[in-house]
Amino acid sequence: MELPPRPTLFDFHGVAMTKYFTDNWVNIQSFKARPDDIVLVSYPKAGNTWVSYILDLLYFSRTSPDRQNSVPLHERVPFLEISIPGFPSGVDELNSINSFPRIIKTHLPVQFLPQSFWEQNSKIIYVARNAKDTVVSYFHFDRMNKAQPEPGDWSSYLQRFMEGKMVFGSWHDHVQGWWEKRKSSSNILYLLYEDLIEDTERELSRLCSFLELAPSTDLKKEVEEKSLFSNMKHNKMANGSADEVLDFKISPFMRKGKVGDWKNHFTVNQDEQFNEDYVKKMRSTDLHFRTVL
Ligand code: PPS
Repeated sequence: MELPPRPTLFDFHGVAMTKYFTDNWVNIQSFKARPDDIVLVSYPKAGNTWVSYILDLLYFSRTSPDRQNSVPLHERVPFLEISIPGFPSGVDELNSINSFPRIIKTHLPVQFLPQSFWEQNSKIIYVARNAKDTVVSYFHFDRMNKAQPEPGDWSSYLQRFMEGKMVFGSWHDHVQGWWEKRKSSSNILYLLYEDLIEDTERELSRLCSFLELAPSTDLKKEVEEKSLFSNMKHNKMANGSADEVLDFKISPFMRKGKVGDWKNHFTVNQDEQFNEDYVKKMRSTDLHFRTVL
């Protein structure tokens, strides 16, 4: 299908966005949550797909094994705010789901989450990833995703990231906004990509205990095995290859899956500037990230 030219960024209530995430705003904001919904939130490129696959396996690999081989992950875990002409909107996809729980992907900053999720006290999982690996991953994603603004060259992209001029706004605001919210909401689990890489089994246990799930040892092993980067990368139902807006000739969606790839992109100068800016923007938080393991 022919896609229109790439969208441009604009300021949307103080957050940089594109029309593909704001055109359906009224329906997004009035979205009706169901009590058993699970909301999986992240700034782009933090590991949302990884955790969504883990959740889908935990909930459905025993009850609906066929779904793993026949339905692409982005249809099993719809993206709440997406609305691209010619494709079903995330809201419509979610409203047509009859199985439960619904696992809902979103990149919304905390102030934009539809009210109904708070009223229903839905379980919310937030995944965060260190800023340097996030911006590198985002750069390559924007190169290959025809529904994202033109990324330009790496150094201007990095500059825009520091200024918060990315789709879904400032990384610094996003991770801190949800971190602060978590302090007053027991229904938010805050996961770090680096922790997941370091010890997937440990983080899986945290996830299960938060969701009040007690998977068998076999299921836990299966989830860990299937959700390994090397296995997901070759799984057509989970590696993004079924998504028509992604151009795999430019870059794979499952690209490196590592902590520290930023070192292959940042110059010494860029790193110094980035660190200086980072300290200012993260001065007042007790949220800390690891950029190497
Ligand atoms: S998106 O498009 O915003 O939803 O992207 P998201 O899924 O949040 O993040 C994509 C990055 O996560 C990596 N990834 C993984 N890393 C380790 N293990 C597994 N199983 C895994 N699955 C996805 C993916 O490769 C992207 O990171 P980069 O650094 O680009 O490789």
